[in-house]
Amino acid sequence: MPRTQNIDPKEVRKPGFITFGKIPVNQYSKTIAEERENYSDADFIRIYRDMVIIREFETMLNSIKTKNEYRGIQYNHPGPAHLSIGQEAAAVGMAYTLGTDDYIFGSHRSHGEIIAKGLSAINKLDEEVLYSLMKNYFGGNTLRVVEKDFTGDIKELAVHFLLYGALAEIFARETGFNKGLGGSMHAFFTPFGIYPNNAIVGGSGDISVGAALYKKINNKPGIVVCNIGDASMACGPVWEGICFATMDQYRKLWSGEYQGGLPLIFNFMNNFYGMGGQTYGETMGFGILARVGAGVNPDMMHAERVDGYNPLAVIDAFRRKRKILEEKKGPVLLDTLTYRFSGHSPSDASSYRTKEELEAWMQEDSITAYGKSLTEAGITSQETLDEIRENTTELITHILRLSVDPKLSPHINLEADSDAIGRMMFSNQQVEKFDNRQPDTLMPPDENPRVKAIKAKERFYLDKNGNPVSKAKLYQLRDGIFEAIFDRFYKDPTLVAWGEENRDWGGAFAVYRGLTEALPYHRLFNTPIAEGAIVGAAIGYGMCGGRVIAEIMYCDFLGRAGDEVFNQLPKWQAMSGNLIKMPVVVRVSVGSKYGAQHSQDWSSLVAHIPGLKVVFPATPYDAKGLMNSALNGTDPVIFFESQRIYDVGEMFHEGGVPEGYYEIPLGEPDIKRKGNDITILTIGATLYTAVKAADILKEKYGLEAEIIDARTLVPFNYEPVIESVKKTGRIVLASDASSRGSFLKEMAQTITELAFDYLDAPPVVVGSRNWIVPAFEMEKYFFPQPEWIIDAIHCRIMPLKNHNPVHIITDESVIKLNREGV
Ligand SMILES: Cc1ncc(C[n+]2csc(CCOP(=O)(O)OP(=O)(O)O)c2C)c(N)n1
Ligand SMILES: [Mg+2]
Repeated sequence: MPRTQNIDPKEVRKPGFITFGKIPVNQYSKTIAEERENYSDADFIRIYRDMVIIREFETMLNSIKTKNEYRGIQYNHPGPAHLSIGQEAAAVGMAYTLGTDDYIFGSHRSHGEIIAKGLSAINKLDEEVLYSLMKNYFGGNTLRVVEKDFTGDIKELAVHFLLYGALAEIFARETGFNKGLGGSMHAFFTPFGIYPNNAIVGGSGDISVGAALYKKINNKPGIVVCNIGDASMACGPVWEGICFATMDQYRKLWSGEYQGGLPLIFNFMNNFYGMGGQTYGETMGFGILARVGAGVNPDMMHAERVDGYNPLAVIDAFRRKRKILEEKKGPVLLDTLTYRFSGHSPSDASSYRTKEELEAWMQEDSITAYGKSLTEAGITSQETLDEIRENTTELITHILRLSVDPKLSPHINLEADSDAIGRMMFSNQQVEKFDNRQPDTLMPPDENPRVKAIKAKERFYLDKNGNPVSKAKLYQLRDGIFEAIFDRFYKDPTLVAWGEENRDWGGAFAVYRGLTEALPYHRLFNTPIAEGAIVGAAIGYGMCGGRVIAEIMYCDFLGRAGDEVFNQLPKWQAMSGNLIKMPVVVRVSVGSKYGAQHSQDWSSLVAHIPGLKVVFPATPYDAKGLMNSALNGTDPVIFFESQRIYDVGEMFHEGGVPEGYYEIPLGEPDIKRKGNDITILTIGATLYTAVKAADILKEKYGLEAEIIDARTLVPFNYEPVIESVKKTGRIVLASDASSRGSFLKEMAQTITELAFDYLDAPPVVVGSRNWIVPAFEMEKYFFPQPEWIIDAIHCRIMPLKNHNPVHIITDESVIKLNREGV
């Protein structure tokens, strides 16, 4: 179904110029007197207090890190602490207007933002709500520590709760906000709208886009603020996130209430440095960071530089920018200038900047300057400000004392419960839908042209007479995946799918044909060529409470989403203390025919990463059942598909692929053919190679092979494999992944451990060569062939009578290839 936005050559070939508007730089100029209409005296003072709390919190940490001591309390904190001393005004200004429905994401240097956002939330929340929220968080484990012997009111208690939850988290205590599994660079607390902070520079750049999409697509209130550093502007996820967030389609193609820009502010906390590299004058070319907005879209992302040394200037900017987001004209880019007095980390000798520069910024210290402006305007007295500082110092001392006490604030006891973290890697829940509203669709399912076409297909590869069904009439593997996804779109209103060429084109390899007709833009859309953001945005969408399918067109492109797949998707469930769920399915199509950069099977790389479930079906029945399970779960699933078998019919499941809903649990291998003489365990499309090998074994050598299809790599139940090996005493493992370091090797090793006494010979792995994948014409020399399996059995397990192996495997050949690294 083509779009109707024709690209008219007459129009686009016209000569002209692009003109850029003005980007405001530090335009805020109001006096305190002028601002009095916007703030009560108490508000003005609270801003001061919030900055002071951040300053003292960070100063305490600096002291702990550099001297192992703060006000008589000794403590050694071996972990990180990237402090934001000097940046307080930017953090408090950013958070001041935000409510708990507004989400912030941050960076490695986000203690200040967490505290500012938390204090802002505490100020706004009703006492009862506040109390119940604290009480219900991890069964009150955090609250209990601060509540003991506490005599103040609920809001004061909440301040203790916030500072303690953050500090205990920084010190990796179980009573911290994320059970100590997040730590300094990742601590967060979603009930206050504080979403993950990210130790990977720029990591929040695309995740926050997904959060904004979640709000937009599911009509949730609030905006999203992505707080990242100036140096992160160079990071792929940030640029990809910006492109993803500014697509024209939100305004031009999405319709009704869904039309319009994303409720998102990219707020660059611009302290002019990476670690030591200066983004102004050295490592970047933008000069003034806000300039970048000019090139992104005609709105220039409403970019602006704001003086983050003045909290009121930042608040003013956030008020104005919020209106832009409410008018659906987002996203916005803010260049919030600030400066850190502290080093990049406390061990930093500041060798990269002059003393004069540091002193000049300290001279203009935002807390001192703001305090002075308040006293000069007669809003408060110096005594009051001094009292705030003194009280804060006492408060931070108290919180530190609680946080370092091993009895009150223990680490997770891994001695008593060695699997405690393991249990938090996955959420393992079954959730049919994440919302009860009616899913937005464009037609009843039965009227869908693809559904109708599938109805006419044969769901088994042989017809009633036992003859093979023609390709045109055959229910294919791609139909199995489609049916599961289509069904879930009509069940779960939060489900969205995105990727390159997902709409109109029909998705990679026609899996999504028929979905464009069924779904509005906001549920199925094309993305920029930005694999990082395709996965990153899915992570943000998932962690906010929606279900999402992201598509990676070729497995080889996974590298472009490396950080998202390796560092983000698998880790946030555990790093949240298992509060966050991650119902994200990443479909990855493994190629063939297109050579070295389009044909590699990287399932082993993914299976190596703790925190991902990894599936690789090889039959239509399994594809549908496994996709149904993946889409009913709450964990991230990397769903591999092979382009070589998208059009196979169901050959194994008697009766063919059921029309109705059924699930195949993730982790259960399936015996595809029974046999007593040798076991062949396969992953993915190699199942069909194994079938051919098994036929040869039977015909030529009278051996009955038992073929087991792994179906899932992680989790994996070894029991059926061990049962088979007990019977056969021999096993070959085969897949299309290059053999060195492959998941087959992992399986072979585990099988050796579990079935050593039953094996006649060590398990043998038949993977692809450790080469680049060559052109189609040479693929048979790269991917495992049936004869390779026969040769491997002959050479390494049991000599086959009269067999002349082509691929002779000997100890010497194994050593030689490894020595050569191929
Ligand atoms: C992907 C990645 N590369 C490098 C680092 C090491 N590193 C940590 S912070 C930092 C500088 C970040 O600068 P900026 O984004 O401006 O944030 P700031 O530290 O100034 O707050 C670097 C290079 C990292 N954590 N992640
Ligand atoms: Mg910086």
